[in-house]
Amino acid sequence: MIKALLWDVDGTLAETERDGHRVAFNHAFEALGVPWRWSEQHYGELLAVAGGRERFLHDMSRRAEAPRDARQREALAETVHRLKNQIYEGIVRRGELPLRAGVAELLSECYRAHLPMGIVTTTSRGNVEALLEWHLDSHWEGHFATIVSANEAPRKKPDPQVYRLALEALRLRPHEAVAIEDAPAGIEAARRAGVSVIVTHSHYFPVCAAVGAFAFGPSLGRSEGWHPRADPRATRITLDQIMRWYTGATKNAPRRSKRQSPGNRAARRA
Ligand code: XBP
Repeated sequence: MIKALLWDVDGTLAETERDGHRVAFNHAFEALGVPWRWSEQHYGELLAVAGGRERFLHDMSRRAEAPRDARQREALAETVHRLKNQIYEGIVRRGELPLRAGVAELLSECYRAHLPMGIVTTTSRGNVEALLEWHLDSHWEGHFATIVSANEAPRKKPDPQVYRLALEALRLRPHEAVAIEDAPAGIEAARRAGVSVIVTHSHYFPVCAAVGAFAFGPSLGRSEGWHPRADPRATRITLDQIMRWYTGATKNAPRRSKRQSPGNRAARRA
């Protein structure tokens, strides 16, 4: 029985990386006289590093023209990141980052069904606030039983901290929650916390290795292309479909002790 649905943000709720964070970083670079720009492809490579500030520090560590002094690099990363987040908020509030297909429908279906939902993200709290306030309303927090961002969980994905904090806040055991993720770091974070995962492929992770996921597919907004197969009569992935997948995965699993979740089993197998 699923008692909560935990949502990743970037790449899962919306395609925020390519059209949001990357674009905002480039504007911040320009405004601050930083001499480089991130292409779509280069940003995709940088996504191996979680956290915008950490990503920028990582990029600087490989550039000859970056400041040599570590403290100067830290200070520059701080300034760029702060401005990037302000610019990102502007992009969101201009309506340039739509929710991905099927997300709004599943959010309101869970809300109407009184299924607790959580936000589990490595992005800063302000970015989540901007995105969800724009797409839901000023009472967006009321849709979620817990919101855990980088502000509350500084150890970023693939560290499982963000998931552990969400489970703690919801007073749930790992096997009672299901996560929706798009990227390898997020999948790993959920699995390390023992939470089972559904994977929706995103722009930067179109064929993301969904090891341990009990379902994966292209979008919550369509029923084709999912593994296991989704009900072909449905036009999107519904809560009922998720429940059926989860029950199927639990039923087909080898016998296990009460404390182990499908997520734990998958992690052991991997
Ligand atoms: C995505 C991230 C974040 C964003 C940028 O997190 O790794 O770092 O790219 O946000 P998730 P910040 O997939 O868990 O939502 O600049 O605030 O770090």
